[in-house]
Amino acid sequence: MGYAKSEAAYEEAYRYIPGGVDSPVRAFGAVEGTPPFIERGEGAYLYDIDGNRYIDYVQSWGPLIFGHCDPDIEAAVIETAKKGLSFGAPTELETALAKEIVSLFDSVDKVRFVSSGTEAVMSAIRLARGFTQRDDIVKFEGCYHGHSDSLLVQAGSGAATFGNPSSPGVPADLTKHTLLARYNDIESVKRCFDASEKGVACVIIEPIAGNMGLVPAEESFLKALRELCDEYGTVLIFDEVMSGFRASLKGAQGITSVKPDMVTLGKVIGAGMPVGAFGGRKEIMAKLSPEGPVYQAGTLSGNPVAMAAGLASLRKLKADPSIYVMLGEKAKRLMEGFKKAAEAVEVPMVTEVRGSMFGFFFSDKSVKNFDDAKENDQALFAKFHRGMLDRGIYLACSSFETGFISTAISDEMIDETIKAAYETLGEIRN
Ligand code: HOZ
Repeated sequence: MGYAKSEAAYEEAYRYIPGGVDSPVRAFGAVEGTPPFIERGEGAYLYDIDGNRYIDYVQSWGPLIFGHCDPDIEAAVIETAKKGLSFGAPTELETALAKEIVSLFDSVDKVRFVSSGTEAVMSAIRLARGFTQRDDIVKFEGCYHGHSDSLLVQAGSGAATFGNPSSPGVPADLTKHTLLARYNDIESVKRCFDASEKGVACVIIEPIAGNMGLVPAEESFLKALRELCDEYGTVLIFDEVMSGFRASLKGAQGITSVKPDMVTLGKVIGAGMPVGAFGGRKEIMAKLSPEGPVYQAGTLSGNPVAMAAGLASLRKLKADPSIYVMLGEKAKRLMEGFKKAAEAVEVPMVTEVRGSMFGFFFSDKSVKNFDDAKENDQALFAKFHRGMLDRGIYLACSSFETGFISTAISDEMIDETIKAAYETLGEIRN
């Protein structure tokens, strides 16, 4: 496969955009080569400007459950866009999507829309702090909740990929209120609670972590977290920006029995349009302006085109519950195939699947937290990624990310991907 046009486009972009990209992880910093520049998507496939075609397992980092250019979602977007792109005033579409979300999530009585997951989480944290009148928050090493100041501490995703999980530019005065715990380790959370002089406003967790690779929280751990938060009057926030509508129709909450007090959602509810949302129990949401004193706002929040895309996608998902079974089976088939391909060349690999999310580590021990995740063989991952790309398979460009299956991906495509994995690993080992 040739990449000459993409390489030139990257060079050109680099002159005008820091690192040539608008989000660091896209720069292929942790894998070999430079990123293909995308011309278009169609169904399961991405096409780059050199004319290469890839089976897409990134899905715009999650939102495209129905693949690229789904006709129903496309029609909803076009029809809505024809009436105007933005009003900065209420529309019925917002209420319609809010109703769907409230009906799906037991933990959500009311929800507010924003334009990104970062914004959703930043706003949820402010609300939890305003509700409890406490400043300290607890987050977990390796979880990524967007790039707002309080949360860019030992963060996963691109922050981990580029080796600076905590960022310059974030005042220490702010991060002193962010207490760090270890994923799947309740004793470490208790230590944070003990260390907090004035009490913990909220614990925020990805109940299925997707930003240190795919690392699910254990049920017993989530239960213990719930009990601890109840004991201390602390708000438990599930960040389901990645897992919402992906792990199941109800996200992680369709899998665990533990109910959070608040939930954050993101790109997946926009089906590819920029959306985020945060919701929760009514007494918490009642503190939000204009009902309450905690301020939060956004001109493009609840944008009609984004709402229409989200509604179209959600209605399709609700109409056919077998979608999740089918996506889950495909994800399992893919990961079993990868594992066998790794075994064939005696390379250790551990895999994980939650609904349509999948992850794999080149590692011989199971991964429970960020320290375990960091032990994966990243040099091997980098080679594997490039070999797969050269064979038309588009995987997330970091071992600290998660893969996604769309309904457009067929069993034949999965088998083609597994064949590419055998070839790539065989080539690397020779
Ligand atoms: N945070 C996204 C999911 N891990 C990655 C996409 C990005 O940072 O651009």
